[in-house]
Amino acid sequence: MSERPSVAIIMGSQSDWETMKNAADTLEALDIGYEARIISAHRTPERMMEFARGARAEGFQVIIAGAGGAAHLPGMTAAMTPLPVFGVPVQSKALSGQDSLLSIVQMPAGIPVGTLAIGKAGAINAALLAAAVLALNDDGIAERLDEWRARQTAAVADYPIDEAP
Ligand code: RP5
Repeated sequence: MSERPSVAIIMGSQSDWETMKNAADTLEALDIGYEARIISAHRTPERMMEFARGARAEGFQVIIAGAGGAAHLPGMTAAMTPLPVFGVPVQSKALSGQDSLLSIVQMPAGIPVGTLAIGKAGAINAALLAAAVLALNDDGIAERLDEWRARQTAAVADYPIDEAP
């Protein structure tokens, strides 16, 4: 995509990509430009600060941040940018993502992070929420989002069928 990507997808580790790829795939289905980067609040704090402080000037409009465990990335990023930040709790091995969820969702008043569900559903919904924000000022995205939702509705059968075991 030649246009400057409007969504940044950041994640704390390569191991988060399996989850965060669902956000990327959803943005691709909506023809929305994105850039995915590994940025760890713990292991690469300088990289996190540089990214968060410069994200708006880089041309990003929305940030999707995925992290697991003691998941500080979404909140720390939100503290250093005026852009909307959507946090995706990655499903951790030890606590199945409950640690990630609580770390991301319990922001003190003053610095918001829009927190999604744990795992794949959260990653997909973060992309759809980013699309909805961008659609406020982009009729093309608004149309593609409407079409995406209409296709989803049309794909739901009226009656259940027996599935192969
Ligand atoms: C977090 O620690 C990352 O977001 C990841 O979910 C978790 C585990 O990271 P790795 O040990 O797999 O690199 O910072």
